[in-house]
Amino acid sequence: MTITDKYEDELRRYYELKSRTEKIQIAVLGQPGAGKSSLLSRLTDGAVRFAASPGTDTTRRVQTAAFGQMQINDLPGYGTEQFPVKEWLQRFSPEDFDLYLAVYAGKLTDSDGEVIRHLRQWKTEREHPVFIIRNKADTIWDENKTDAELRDIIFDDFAEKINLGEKEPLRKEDLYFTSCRTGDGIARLKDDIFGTQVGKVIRSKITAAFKARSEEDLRRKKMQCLEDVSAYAWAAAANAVNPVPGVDAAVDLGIFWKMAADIRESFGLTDENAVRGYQVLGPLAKQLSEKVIQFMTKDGIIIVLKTLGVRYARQKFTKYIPFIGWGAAAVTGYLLTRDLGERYVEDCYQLSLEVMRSVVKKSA
Ligand SMILES: Nc1nc2c(ncn2[C@@H]2O[C@H](COP(=O)(O)OP(=O)(O)OP(=O)(O)O)[C@@H](O)[C@H]2O)c(=O)[nH]1
Ligand SMILES: [Mg+2]
Repeated sequence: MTITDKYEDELRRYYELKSRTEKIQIAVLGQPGAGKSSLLSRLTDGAVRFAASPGTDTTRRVQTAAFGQMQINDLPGYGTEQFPVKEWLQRFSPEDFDLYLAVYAGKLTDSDGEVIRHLRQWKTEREHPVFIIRNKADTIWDENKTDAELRDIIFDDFAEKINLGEKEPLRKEDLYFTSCRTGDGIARLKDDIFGTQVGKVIRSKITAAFKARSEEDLRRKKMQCLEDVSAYAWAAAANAVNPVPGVDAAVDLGIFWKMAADIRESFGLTDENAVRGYQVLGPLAKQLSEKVIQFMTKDGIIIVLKTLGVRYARQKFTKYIPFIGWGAAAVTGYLLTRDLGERYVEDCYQLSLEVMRSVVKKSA
């Protein structure tokens, strides 16, 4: 089994576990009376019912309810005396949620603009869709204009206030017109939220968590390997002060050989063909894979040592003999082993990271 298979396998298991245990957090936000609670009831066919009332400020605390794989959070209105936008953003930290429904009715206020811009600008490496909903569409009326004309005017006003520049132009379909009274626009909103976005959010949330966890795993392996390298380096030093008869001192390449194999084993990089296969992942992976493979053969190790200026004195692989006194040879053996070992750990670590990331990217 190659590490690509291993990561894919693990990711799949992680998906299953997480999707069973972790709910998608949906936040509903807007100014008091915009119709947040009414909209939630509509979207869930009455399954989620939070108090709705004609008086403003009904919802002062986060109200929350489970809905299938989701947790729905009805947030208190912002832009009030109690919760000016700044305090509201701090207190209810919208960054904690996965998907947002921003609801407004009537004119888009400065407070709405501030919150919606905040959400659209807030970027992470995972998906967190923001749906912007102009509710109470049934009250849009003007005797001199058609419905379509009125919606265009509302969209233009919205686009002007939320405009984040060329990079993220707003399209007409980014503004959802709904009426909780007539049910108008509810079906499209429902489809877009539950039909497409929720699935995407679940996947991206899980892959991000998997990535963090796997990277942490790899870091732990790296730290363990570095400790092992240190032990090997001491062994190399001890070995050098116990010289072969007839020569001054030698650096034991057998030790280095074993150390490299151990490092590969820790990272699951034992199969040469598999390691070679990672070269297709990109130039960095190619470069790293070549380095990892180099220490799989004795000739490869000798080439590296030569570039370091270590003289190869005998035809026997295991002993490198720096022509210096044995005390110095012990230090040399230690430093050489440690230096090569640490570099090798780094190469194996970086290659594993590349492979893992490519699996995560592929499935995200
Ligand atoms: N005409 C019309 N009235 C609506 C619509 N949606 C909600 N309302 C009414 O608007 C009022 C406020 O609705 P809520 O759902 O309580 O609004 P909210 O945003 O939850 O309000 P707070 O919890 O106070 O922040 C209620 O009287 C609703 O019946 C709609 O689409 N059209
Ligand atoms: Mg409410």
